[in-house]
Amino acid sequence: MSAEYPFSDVEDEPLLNIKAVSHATGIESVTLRAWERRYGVPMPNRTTQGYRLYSKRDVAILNWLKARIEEGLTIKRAVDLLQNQIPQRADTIAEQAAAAEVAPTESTIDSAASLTDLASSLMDSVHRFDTVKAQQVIKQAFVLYPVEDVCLHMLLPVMADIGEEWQTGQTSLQVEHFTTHMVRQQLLALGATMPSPWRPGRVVAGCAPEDWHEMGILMLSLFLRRRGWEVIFLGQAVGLNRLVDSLDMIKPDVLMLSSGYLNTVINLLGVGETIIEARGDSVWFVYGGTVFEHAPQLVGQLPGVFAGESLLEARDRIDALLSGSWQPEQRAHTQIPPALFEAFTTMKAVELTLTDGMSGLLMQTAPDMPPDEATQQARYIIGAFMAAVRFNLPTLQNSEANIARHLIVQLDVPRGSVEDLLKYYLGTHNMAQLHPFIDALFAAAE
Ligand code: B12
Repeated sequence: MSAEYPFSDVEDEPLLNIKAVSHATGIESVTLRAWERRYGVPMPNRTTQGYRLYSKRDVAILNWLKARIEEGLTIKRAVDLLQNQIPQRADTIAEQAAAAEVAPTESTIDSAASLTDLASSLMDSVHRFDTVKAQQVIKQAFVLYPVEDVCLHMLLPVMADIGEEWQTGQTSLQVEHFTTHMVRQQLLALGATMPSPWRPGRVVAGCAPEDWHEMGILMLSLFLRRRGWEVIFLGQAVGLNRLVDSLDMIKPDVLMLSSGYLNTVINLLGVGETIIEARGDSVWFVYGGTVFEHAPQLVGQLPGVFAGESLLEARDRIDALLSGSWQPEQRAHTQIPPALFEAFTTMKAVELTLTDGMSGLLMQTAPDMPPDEATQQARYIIGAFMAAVRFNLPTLQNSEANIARHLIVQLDVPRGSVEDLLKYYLGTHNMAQLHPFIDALFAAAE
């Protein structure tokens, strides 16, 4: 799939570092970075460490710009001329500023502020629930730095710090929600101001069924938009019901879903299997997300294609899929032994009663535990157990992805009671299959 525009016949594979490009074009590195920052031209790929990687097409564009400047045009005029020929390639600083209605002269932030400075201003403003300041800081960052850098080096650290503070009780749930809302709102606003897609590939992106962690996939959607691809963003918890009908209507090249924690990754199995069965190779099913960081043993265990370990890697992989330079196999899900599958389907059928039973067991062991918390924790324990069984990976329970793994031992829940509970609801015949998973559950927390 290659776009019909000048330079489209020149190779677009990211190969050259900034030094090589400077040497090839005679344009200083500092000027290359300034043109990218001011005009978004060219917009090179990045390595996972964040270093620029230019293509031969980028070099051709730079030589073209240089020739116009030598003819007497200003760089601004040369870029305008180029963008009239190439459908908009990148959102320029000027466009972003105008669209985001930033008035830099009114800003209280130093125009040379680093992303670290901006991150601490944002931390400060969200702690004070200062909407105006928080919006202003984020907008300012988008004016000063590339979207990818703002997301990865400013917004992400802020969200991680707020998350950490919330988990350790240093800050409130309200501050966490406010921050998430602020960031989400600004990212969506930025997306709305981006130029129309100019490359002929379409992505549908969202979260796995029942998963609400949408920030990563939202950022990835913006990164892909900046590469010129069309992205239809579906947000949180994309349901399986009528998904195939919607995809028939949208006709995407890629369906990309992310999962943030173990209890929802299992839902990706159903989606992947359904889509691949219904539509075969006409759509790539791509999966990724935070859960694969917490449980790397899951990589390759789902149908479809793994997006990669980071947002930039996922962007580059999807870019390669859409432009046809990468054609991996759509892996089928590894089959599990039939007896284990039967144990899983029995568990699925009685999941709610099993969760109730586990919740009762937790309250018996820890009489002070509020019923809501017991239900929540029981849901995590049963969900993680089921995911481990469905993937035939007992070690999933030991992984960081199982958020309730320490609870069992902390509370000293008797192993015999857990076995009795499972035997009662699942029947003795399923127990032999489940022993390795029970072992792992009790080993997990040690
Ligand atoms: C915001 C947040 C929420 C919000 C989400 C709102 C929204 N609109 O997105 C709300 C309040 C809804 C929420 C709910 C829950 N959350 Co929450 N949440 C967070 C928080 C604070 C920040 C996550 C975030 O958005 N970060 C910004 C993004 C961009 O970064 P990231 O998620 O770390 O992602 C990075 C990578 O994983 C990767 N990535 C992300 N997505 C994708 C996608 C692809 C394709 C790829 C390749 C890469 C990728 O890129 C990012 C940069 O490296 C974290 C805490 C933390 N320290 O991270 C917990 C956290 C993720 N939540 C967690 C949990 C458990 C939950 C809940 C189950 C209950 C709870 N304890 O609150 C519910 C689940 C609800 C559901 N059904 O999904 C856990 C997950 C634990 C684990 N080990 O799996 C965390 C880590 C907190 C914790 N330790 O308890 N949460």
